[in-house]
Amino acid sequence: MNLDGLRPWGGLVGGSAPDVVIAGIAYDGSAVYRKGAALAPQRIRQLSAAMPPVTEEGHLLTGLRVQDLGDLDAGADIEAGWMGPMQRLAEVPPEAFLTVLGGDHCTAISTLAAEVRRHPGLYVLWVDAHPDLCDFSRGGHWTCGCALRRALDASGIEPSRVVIAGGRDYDPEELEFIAANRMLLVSAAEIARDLPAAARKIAERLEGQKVHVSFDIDVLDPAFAPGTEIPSSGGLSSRQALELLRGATERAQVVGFDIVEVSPPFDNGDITTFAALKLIFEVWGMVKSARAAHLPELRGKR
Ligand SMILES: [Mn+2]
Repeated sequence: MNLDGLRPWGGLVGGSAPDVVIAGIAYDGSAVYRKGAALAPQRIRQLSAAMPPVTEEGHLLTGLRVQDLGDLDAGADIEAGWMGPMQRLAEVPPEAFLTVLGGDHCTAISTLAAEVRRHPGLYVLWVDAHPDLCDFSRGGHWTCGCALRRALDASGIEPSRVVIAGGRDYDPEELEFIAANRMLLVSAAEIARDLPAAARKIAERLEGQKVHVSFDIDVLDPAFAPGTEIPSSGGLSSRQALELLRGATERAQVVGFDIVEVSPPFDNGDITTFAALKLIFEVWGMVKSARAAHLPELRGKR
């Protein structure tokens, strides 16, 4: 791909007091099916140069000050290494919108533990084909099927503050945990049957809250995102994912976004990486327009 003359992140990098802070966690040691997500931050950054600084509905992202911290080191084993990236991410000023590039989904252990330090009382929207709520899976407590379970332990976030969207592959243990902790699970089937109603249901749960969105690319159908650790059929189209995110967060304040499980070695013509980039740029657009809408309110408070 010829990217000559193009700058990363749609040319938005620069300026002090960033509106958006990006970091990668190039770790896939918890992937038990297929490794490769450790290569995602580098590929996403590289191809970010091809993205225009404009949303799909024609809103300019120019003026958004983006800072890229580069990759943070989680070591060879997330159980021993999650604190390092967590501490660096927790230093990001709460005013900045955090964007983290995984890595497998266990990188969200660092991300969510940092996010709740930046934003006490945080809610989480976990968009994923799998709840990742096993206590033990595939021979370990720190494998990708345990990502959310360990993230809850590490962050101290109450399970009831987590909404899972796009689910379709479950272990019985996960469904028991969801029911026992009164978590909201909105399945991929429910989203496909009536997307606006599904989005509304999530929006009601998240209303007025600060929310971090953890987006596992495997929530998309493998037709839209083949480059991932474990493909799961019956998933969302990239179109549905964008509409769902917009509707589900419209009454909340989104404070961060991580995108995980993009696996460049299993991708096809970079379509998975570009799906990730489209999601990142559209989420930035949602954040920018939400901030613009609240400006008069903020000014009024002075
Ligand atoms: Mn996951």
